[in-house]
Formats: sequence, structure tokens, C-alpha cells
Amino acid sequence: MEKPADPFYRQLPKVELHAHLNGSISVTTMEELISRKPHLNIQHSMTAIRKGQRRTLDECFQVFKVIHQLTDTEEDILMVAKAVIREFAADGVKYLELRSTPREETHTGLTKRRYVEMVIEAIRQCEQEDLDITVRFLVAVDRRNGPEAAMETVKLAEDFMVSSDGVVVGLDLSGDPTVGHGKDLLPALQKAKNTGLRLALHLSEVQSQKEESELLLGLPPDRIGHGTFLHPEVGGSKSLVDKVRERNIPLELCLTSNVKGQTVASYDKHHFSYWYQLGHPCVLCTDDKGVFSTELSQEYHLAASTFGLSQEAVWALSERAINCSFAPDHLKAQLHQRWASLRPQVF
Ligand code: 6MZ
Repeated sequence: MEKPADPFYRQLPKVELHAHLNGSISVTTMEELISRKPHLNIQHSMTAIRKGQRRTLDECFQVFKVIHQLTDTEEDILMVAKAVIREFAADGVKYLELRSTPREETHTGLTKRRYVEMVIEAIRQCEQEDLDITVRFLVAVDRRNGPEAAMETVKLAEDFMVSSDGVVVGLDLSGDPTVGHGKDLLPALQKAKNTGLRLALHLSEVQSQKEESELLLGLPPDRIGHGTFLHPEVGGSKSLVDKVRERNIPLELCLTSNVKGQTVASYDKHHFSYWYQLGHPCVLCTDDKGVFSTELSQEYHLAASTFGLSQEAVWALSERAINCSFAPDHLKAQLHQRWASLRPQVF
């Protein structure tokens, strides 16, 4: 974390819809993991991008490889998931959709099924702690692993959608956007959608994914991650924007991640302003709070200071995020009530 956010943003009730588990591990937890595995010789500087630092997107994906070496057992996954949930709760997040890619690690015996079970177990254990947060899980498909692995992950997600008592609500498509093509993953994504999993897909995170974006928008997804190159001002196309608008598909926007990963030149050039001015549903998110050294309160503060949003506008932005979640209607209604009860008399 770079500097503690202003109390208003920390106390603001928030919804986090785009958080990758292994990218969200805090400095403290990372130190614990590093000390458990000294033989790997990993320094903390290899797992986080600090203030003022930038990386190419390719370098960001190298960081995830390092982190994955540190989280390769059932105990690690359980530990990091609990820590991440507690940290989001401490930052004022009332509803969290966590996402993670089930991984098999033959040398430790970790299987994809046990991986998902560990995340669900972490969510259950946190429920027992009476934290002020509700957590749901999106099972992630890493595009790098190709169509067969995607289909396997979808089947796993479908099983857990049935057996997890509503904890698994959707499927994420993520991973290095320069690797593979979405068309190969369409059958798996379509299958997931047909069985009732909600789709949160990374889309147009880099330039030149226009054809892929057209194809994936046809599903259509229930939410879009990043969508950095969808709009015409950065070489995207009007027809893509029209599709997103017609279908009213919410965007998950991650300011610090995009600036540090250099897909966006500076905060003031972030596509948040384009979509926000259109009145299109957009949700501020962290992406990888550990890797990009941020917090959701800080993302709200950044958006407010960069784009001149009043506190009242920030409040409305955070409340509108509830409608973009994959929570069932009764939970959405409860969250709206919560926002109403916490709303300041005057801003
Ligand atoms: C695309 C990303 C990402 O799943 O091991 N991930 N995919 N774009 C991004 N923008 C920076 N940030 C994270 O968390 C780490 C994984 O999430 C995806 C990548 O597949 C990464 O390996 P989990 O918990």
C-alpha cells in the first residue's frame, strides 16, 4: 500500500468485483510466505510494483509466476484467501467477488478441485469470524492454458456452482491477453453461460484484440474486465462501444493496475472518464492489490481526485456497483439497505 487513503474513502462502503486472489496478497502475508519457503530465494521486490514504478504487462505476468511458486499447497491457498478477505473487510469492502485460477501442483499434491475447495473453505471460515463482508467466488480460466483446460475448469465451476450453496457464482476469463485467441475458448464459455454461471471476461485489455472482442461480446458476457481498447479514442471501434452500450454490460475498471502495467499512459487518460461521462455502469476495482500496491479505498480516492468527483458522486458510484454484482436479488437489496443506513446526513 502506498499511503493510507483519506478516512472518507476507507469508511465508504464498497463493492469489489475484480480481484485476483494471488495478485491480492499483501506485503505482510507475502513476507510470511517467503519465510516459509526460504529455499526459493524470493525477495519481496519480485512480487510487488511499488509507488512510481511501472512494468510492461509482460513483466506483470512474470510476477504472477513468482507468486505462484509461493502458493503451491492447500495450506497456502487457505491462508492467503483468508488474509485477503480480512484485508478487504478492513478496507471497508462489504461485498467481494474474489476470482482465482484453480491450479494443479503435482509436487505438492494440490489438485484443481482441492484448490477450489480451499478458497470456499476460507470464505466459510471468514463467515465464522463475523467479518462485515460477504464473499462470492468466480472460478478463473487462464487463457494461456488453452481450450481443454478451459473446458475442465468450466466443468469444475459448474460442479461447485451446484454444491457450494451459492458461493461460486461465475466464471472469469483472464491471463496474458497476448497469448491464445478467445475463439478457441468460446465453446467452454458458452457451456458455462448455458449452465447459469455468470461471465466476467477480460476484454480488449491490449490493442489489436478487436476481432476477439467482437466474438466474445456476442456471448454476451455479464461484465467486462478492463475494456481498455474498446473505445474509439484509443483506436477501438464505435461498433464495439455500441454493443457494450446496447447490452448495458458493466465495466470493471482498475486505474492503478492499468497505469502501472502501462496499458494506460496516465491516470487522467484512463478510460474511466469516457464511460463515466456516458453514464455507463462502471465499477472501480483493484485487480491485484498486492502486486500493484493499492487498496480499493485508494482507487476511489484516485478516481475522485483525478476526475473531480464530489463525495456524493463517489457514494453513488460505490452504491451503483451493487447492481453490477452477481449477487442474488435478495442480497443486492440487503446491500442497498446497508448503504442507506451508512449514508452520511450531509456530504
Ligand atoms: C489478465 C490477470 C491480470 O488466478 O492465480 N491476472 N489476467 N490481466 C491482468 N491484468 C494485470 N492480473 C491477474 O491470480 C493471478 C492470475 O490472475 C490473472 C492471471 O492469470 C494471473 O496468473 P490467481 O489467483
